[in-house]
Amino acid sequence: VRENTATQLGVTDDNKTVMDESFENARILLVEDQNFETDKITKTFQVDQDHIVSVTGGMAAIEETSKSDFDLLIVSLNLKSEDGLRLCSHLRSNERTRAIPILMVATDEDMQRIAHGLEIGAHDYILRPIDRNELLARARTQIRRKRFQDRLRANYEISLSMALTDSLTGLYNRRYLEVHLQKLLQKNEQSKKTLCVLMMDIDKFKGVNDTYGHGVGDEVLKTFAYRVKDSLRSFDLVARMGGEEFVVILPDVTDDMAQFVAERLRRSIGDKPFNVNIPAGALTVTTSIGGAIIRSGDHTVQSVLERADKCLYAAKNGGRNVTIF
Ligand code: GH3
Ligand code: MG
Ligand code: MG
Ligand code: MG
Repeated sequence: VRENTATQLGVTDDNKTVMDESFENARILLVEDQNFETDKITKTFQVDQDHIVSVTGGMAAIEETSKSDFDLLIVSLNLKSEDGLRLCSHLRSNERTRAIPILMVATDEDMQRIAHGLEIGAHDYILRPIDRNELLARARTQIRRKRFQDRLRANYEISLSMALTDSLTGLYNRRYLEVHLQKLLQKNEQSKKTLCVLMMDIDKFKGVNDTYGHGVGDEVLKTFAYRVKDSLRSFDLVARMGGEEFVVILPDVTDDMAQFVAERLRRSIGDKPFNVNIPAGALTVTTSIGGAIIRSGDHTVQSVLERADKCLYAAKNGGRNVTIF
């Protein structure tokens, strides 16, 4: 493995003029076992100050891609010890490298293999003897496309998380919970598994806001969310439905387990004071919990939430800080 942080040495002015931020400082992996080609290709990318890692075989290439992220893979189809095409195919099917563009390097006798490479998802090719300007142009096109795709994906992930989560607590919001619950209920119709829905509401929360202010109320909500999440299994789900009301879904539980978890949740809130920014330093908060056990059958999201809500109402009437199923 050779590493080269390209410098501006040996750069032609022609190349400088077409520099563009969108493909500057790319990370490129080169798989080539002919030294003079490796040198030529590496020098070509010095103009963009790209970081080139070069390896001579497939195993090393796969190892490099598992260690760090690349913007472009340049793969020779004329490796002596192995088939570059098979490497391309592997890079296409591997989750980590699937989205990275591949630029094949080949000779004009490889046209059939090039066609096959394009078919399995390589993006472009360049023929030997390599023309530096052509190499740069083809590489930049792919790097620019990859960067654009990365930006789209990042934006998509941000808007997705904004649409589905609550910004104060970081928990899922009502919208997400309803969709998720709908899916679980559909699955539940066929299976014999039991599902539990808990509705939690902080007791006398208005009093916290009225006494200490909205900021302290927000601190309580955050700690509450943290404690609930912390007492659940990784596949349980908790969402903030709005205000100081939360819903927990426990998939695949027995009645006993559901009651046990609900009680554990209730105690995780009430048993230990919340550290908040008030003169006393801490504050005792309690929660009431209503639970519904859902056996297989025909249920709607609304009917299930209503059942849990009725039990929550009973818990409030029963003096609060209790769990009722
Ligand atoms: P109960 O025991 O019957 O549930 O009484 P409660 O005071 O908790 O219930 P109520 O529904 O009367 O009050 C809920 C309060 O929650 C009112 C509202 O100001 C407060 N609240 C809702 N959302 C937020 C929030 O995002 N931040 C803060 N600080 N308070 C909130
Ligand atoms: Mg209320
Ligand atoms: Mg309340
Ligand atoms: Mg409420």
